[in-house]
Amino acid sequence: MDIYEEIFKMCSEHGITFYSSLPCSHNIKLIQRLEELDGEIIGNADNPLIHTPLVREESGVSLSAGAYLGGRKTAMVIQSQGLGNMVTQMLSLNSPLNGSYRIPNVLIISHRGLENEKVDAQKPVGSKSKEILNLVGFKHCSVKVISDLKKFQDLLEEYDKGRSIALLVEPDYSKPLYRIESKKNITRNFKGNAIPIKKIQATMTRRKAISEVINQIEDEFVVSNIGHPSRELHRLKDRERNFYLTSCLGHSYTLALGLALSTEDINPKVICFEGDGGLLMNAGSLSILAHKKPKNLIVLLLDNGVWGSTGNTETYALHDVNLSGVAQAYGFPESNIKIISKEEQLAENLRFALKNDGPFLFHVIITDEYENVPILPLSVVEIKKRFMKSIENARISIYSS
Ligand SMILES: Cc1ncc(C[n+]2csc(CCOP(=O)(O)OP(=O)(O)O)c2C)c(N)n1
Ligand SMILES: [Mg+2]
Repeated sequence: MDIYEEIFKMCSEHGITFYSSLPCSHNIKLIQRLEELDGEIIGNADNPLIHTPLVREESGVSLSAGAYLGGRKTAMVIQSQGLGNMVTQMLSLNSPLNGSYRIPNVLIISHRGLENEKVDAQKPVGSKSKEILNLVGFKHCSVKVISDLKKFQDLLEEYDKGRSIALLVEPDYSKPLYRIESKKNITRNFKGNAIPIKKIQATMTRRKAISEVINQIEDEFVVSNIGHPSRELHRLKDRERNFYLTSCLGHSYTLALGLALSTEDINPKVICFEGDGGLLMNAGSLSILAHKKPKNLIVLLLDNGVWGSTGNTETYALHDVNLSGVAQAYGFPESNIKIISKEEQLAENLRFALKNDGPFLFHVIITDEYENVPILPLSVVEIKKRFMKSIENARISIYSS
């Protein structure tokens, strides 16, 4: 039996019926199961199970607190990366500290960044996860195999006394990762916005979209987002002018914005890849982008409607959220927004954007297909140093000519 299955069984037996989640590649099976069970009565429960996929982990803390006020026992299924983002809410709503509402909550955390972790960028938060939990006053324990779960039983008793608790689940890196099967060429419906496109069928894979861009540009600076997009970009064409952001989900476009604003003196534009999941997590900052309007920034929103890098659970983008419509509502110039699903459209719009003042937002609808690409062989410090050197060289060549 899968350890997460057993954890879910224990939570159910303990009367937990209100779940929220944000995926890690290692907890997908449980999240998929929770989604299937949404609305069902489990065992002797008085109420149907509620599962809410989150777009940012910190909202799960207040969502759970509200559910507790409404009479539910709650649990969140997340990755350790999300823990850092939740600190203020946990201190204010869950902790036993003076001034906190002391509302109990249960966290089931895929604890990345430990010994066998291959993704370097998981390490800072992973190595501090226990300290974060101590800081916010959560009782916690670490488990690796099912027989360790006796410790969780003891924690659940603490929970009954009103304490918030956390279970840190060490991933089994030896197991192949579970993924939800690709739905391939599904048709997307865009509703309720001024852009006159209603139905769009994805045709390009993410790799194809990235390669279309990377093969057309020359000196441009590129910022790519966490997970498979950065890996695919590296695989297609590694360059000094590529900055691979391998942490900070949802923040590649804000990093690219800072870069664009501070490099207006050098010619090449800044091109940024962002994901639909990432953008949903940090949608509010679109208002900054819309307000600052950097002429030298092109954002490519690679929208596959799923949290693709962590196993393909759906994002809200797949259903009703039109993210470029959101950008438009925040004030992003409408004429510079394009919804794109075909290679030729992407190539043509990119050609135009490279020669004209932006900012541009290309909402690229891609399939949710997956290719296994190895993790980056570069350290994050190498990525930074190399990139900054390329900026320096760009300035030298401009000011010395
Ligand atoms: C705060 C935080 N929560 C969760 C994760 C785990 N995570 C890494 S990549 C990813 C999926 C990103 O999806 P999207 O932005 O849509 O890009 P895609 O992989 O689909 O191209 C998730 C959930 C994380 N790194 N950080
Ligand atoms: Mg996605």
